[in-house]
Amino acid sequence: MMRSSHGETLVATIPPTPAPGEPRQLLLALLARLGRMVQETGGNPLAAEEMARRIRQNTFDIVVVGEYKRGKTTFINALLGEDLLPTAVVPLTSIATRISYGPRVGARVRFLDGRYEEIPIGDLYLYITEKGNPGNSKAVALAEVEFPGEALRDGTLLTDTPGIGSTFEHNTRAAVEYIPQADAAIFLVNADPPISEAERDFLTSVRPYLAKLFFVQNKIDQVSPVEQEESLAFTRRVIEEAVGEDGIVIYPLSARLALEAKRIQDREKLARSRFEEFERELRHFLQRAKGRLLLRSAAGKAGRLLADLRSRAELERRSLEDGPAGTHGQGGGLPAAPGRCGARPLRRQGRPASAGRATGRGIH
Ligand SMILES: Nc1nc2c(ncn2[C@@H]2O[C@H](COP(=O)(O)OP(=O)(O)OP(=O)(O)O)[C@@H](O)[C@H]2O)c(=O)[nH]1
Ligand SMILES: [Mg+2]
Repeated sequence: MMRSSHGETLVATIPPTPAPGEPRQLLLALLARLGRMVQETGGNPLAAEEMARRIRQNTFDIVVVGEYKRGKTTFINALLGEDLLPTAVVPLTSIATRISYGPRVGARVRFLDGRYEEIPIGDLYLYITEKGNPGNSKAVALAEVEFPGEALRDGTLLTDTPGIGSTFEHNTRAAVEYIPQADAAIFLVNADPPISEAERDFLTSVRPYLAKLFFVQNKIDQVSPVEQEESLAFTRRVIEEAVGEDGIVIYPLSARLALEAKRIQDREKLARSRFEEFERELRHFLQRAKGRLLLRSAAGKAGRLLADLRSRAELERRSLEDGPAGTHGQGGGLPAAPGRCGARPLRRQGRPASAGRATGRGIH
């Protein structure tokens, strides 16, 4: 199938398809070959290698996204039950921060030039916040944190992202660039204000990249029950229209109350936060669908890598035909994510390949 969708010389180098087997093995074989092809054509094979590593280790990356100040970082801290990542009343998170299971708390920073540096967890804010690292002057690509939390023990990764739509344009870019790497997302809006036009547009643009989306209405402690219901109904209508699906589930909760409750082990407060309803559903989802969805998500990403290779072959063919003026690269959709096959003129053209398109339907 791969071979028939490509007529370019590049594709003529694809080795024969392996014998039918287990989907996991097939996907690993495909990723290995894609990595080699990307490398042979001058690209960076890191994205294919990273995907293969995640399939082998069975990790599942859930990214938390939303507009600035919606409470994304507080929400992650609440999931972990600890004030691990810095939060603030001003736009704060400026670098994607991925948290995985580890026997003890630790942190390291990956720079744009590929270097890694171990850092004390207390220094994290110097790298991942707008205040500590204004305009990403420290050239950080990603922060990686290890934490001995129950929620992460099964291989779940939680990634905090900068808020979209703040005055810091690079924050939006950093959040958007991370999304194609993730397997699922938790999209946070607030009870007040309810979902905005910018949030709706963002949702529409990232939807094709994610195999599963959870919707959370945060900060319910700031409104009355009647206002919260009104806001929820409005938000649901807007989201259903944006994603083209009926009957979506939105989890109303208060991340701040949940975090406070967990820290002082206050059962009554935790119940008021309504956080456990979401946690229960997330746990069930991961037990039910994680393995299946991971493969589907990786297949989608492999499809996009293939689309990138195809674009590159097409660009090269045109430039050979037309000379230097024949480069017709049209960046569209989301920018190329860090670590993707980043050969020079190659930005993805338009939407992701339909082969890689994950709609999230059917995963319940
Ligand atoms: N009342 C209330 N405040 C909350 C809740 N969750 C977060 N906050 C507050 O909202 C502010 C922003 O929280 P953050 O967690 O830093 O928000 P963020 O979305 O990560 O912000 P950026 O990183 O700047 O995009 C902080 O003052 C939090 O204490 C909540 O459930 N209720
Ligand atoms: Mg934040």
